[in-house]
Amino acid sequence: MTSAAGLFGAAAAAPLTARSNGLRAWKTLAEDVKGEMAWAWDLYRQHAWGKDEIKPVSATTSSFPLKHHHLGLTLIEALDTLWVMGLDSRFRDGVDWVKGNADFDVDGEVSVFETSIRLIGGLLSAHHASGDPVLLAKAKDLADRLLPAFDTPTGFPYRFINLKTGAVRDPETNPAEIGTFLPEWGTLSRLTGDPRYHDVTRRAMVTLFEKRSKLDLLAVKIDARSGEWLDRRATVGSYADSYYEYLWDSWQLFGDAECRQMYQLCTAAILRHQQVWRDGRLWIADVDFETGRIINAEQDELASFYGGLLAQGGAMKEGAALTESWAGLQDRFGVLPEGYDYATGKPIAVGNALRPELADAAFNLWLLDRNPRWREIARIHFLAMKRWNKVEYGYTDLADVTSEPKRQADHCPGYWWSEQMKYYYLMFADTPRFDYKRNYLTTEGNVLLGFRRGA
Ligand code: IFL
Repeated sequence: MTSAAGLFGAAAAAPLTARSNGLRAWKTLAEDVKGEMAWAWDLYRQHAWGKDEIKPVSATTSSFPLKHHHLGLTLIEALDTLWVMGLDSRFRDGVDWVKGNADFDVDGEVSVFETSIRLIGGLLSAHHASGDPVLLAKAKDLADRLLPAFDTPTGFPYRFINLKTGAVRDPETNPAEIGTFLPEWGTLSRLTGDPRYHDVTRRAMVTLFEKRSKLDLLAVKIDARSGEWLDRRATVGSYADSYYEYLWDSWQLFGDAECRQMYQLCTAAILRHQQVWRDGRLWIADVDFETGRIINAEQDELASFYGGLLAQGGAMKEGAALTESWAGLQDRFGVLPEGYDYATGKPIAVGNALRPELADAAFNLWLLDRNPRWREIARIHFLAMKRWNKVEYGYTDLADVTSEPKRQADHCPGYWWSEQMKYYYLMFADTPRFDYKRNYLTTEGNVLLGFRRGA
């Protein structure tokens, strides 16, 4: 394992705190982020235009969320990032592609959750940036195709649906895939005047909350037909993470006080039963949802977003401490491993899928208190990414963050275009296109509130 100084060299690792050139240095960094976005977009335009994802080592492509058909995922995920960076001709080019080519009438099966956070969210944020009604119509068309998935006895959606036929599959679901809809779908209801999108997604969220244990904890697997739990593990990592995020967000975006109460109850229980301090570091352990017994010391990289959420919900001390725990791992490994065990101090999954979560937490903390430390964590995240993930045709995920040099894979996920590039830019640029006081970003980094169109 290499230290941060070893990875970046003294110059790159030096904190950007000096007052004299501080402002200028952050602006320069913002220009660097914007330049990387434009560079990667132009390569995508040249080698993968209209495809879902570019494989940036081989300059080939992969499809997602459909197995054998492309919907333009990267393009849709990138749009509002291009706009907020002022890459206007590229934004228009992308919007033109969507208007002329995006067609969701495909006989194939998609994940309801992934399609919603990435495609519906991407179309809505591009609509927020431009006001173009066609983008809203496309988002609505897609939501109408996903809507039948919610037709279950519990109101929890099936995990998969065929976009053309409406055939559903897999009722064995989880909190994230039940409750990560309301901000996008409530926005859709507000914009279209049709309450169904808001109502079905809110119902699923509330019904899941009602299934909590006596300790106010939720487990990670549940049957959408019977409403029976299929697992006992409570976690804030994958398959649960964004459920808690969207309880808070629904309060933030819509002023939904019941969602805030549900968030507060869940969070109090998580902090009471899952909070573990080890060697001065805070971690959130997986526990049995009925007894509170700690199950293991395994930490999922996806849970590194959670410090930002804790802080947003008022637990600033814990949010900052948790983010520092993950930042400590970033210093140690350069790029976070997908899994880490705080008991052994070893990674349990050595890849990194070009993840945005630590930058996400830093961004949310920085919006709250403007502490330069959070910008610094994001800067280190960005510089490490430039150093380790940049390849000939864009940015790739990593197969092994512990090898020297880090072993690269060959895949740029759609969220890279929507998440970390936007978080870095917003933190470093201080752009007039974004309202830093009143804004809302979804779990996928899509901006549904806070763009200033006139700027
Ligand atoms: O799709 C992304 C989003 O942030 C999410 N979960 C995982 C992805 C990024 O790692 O909610």
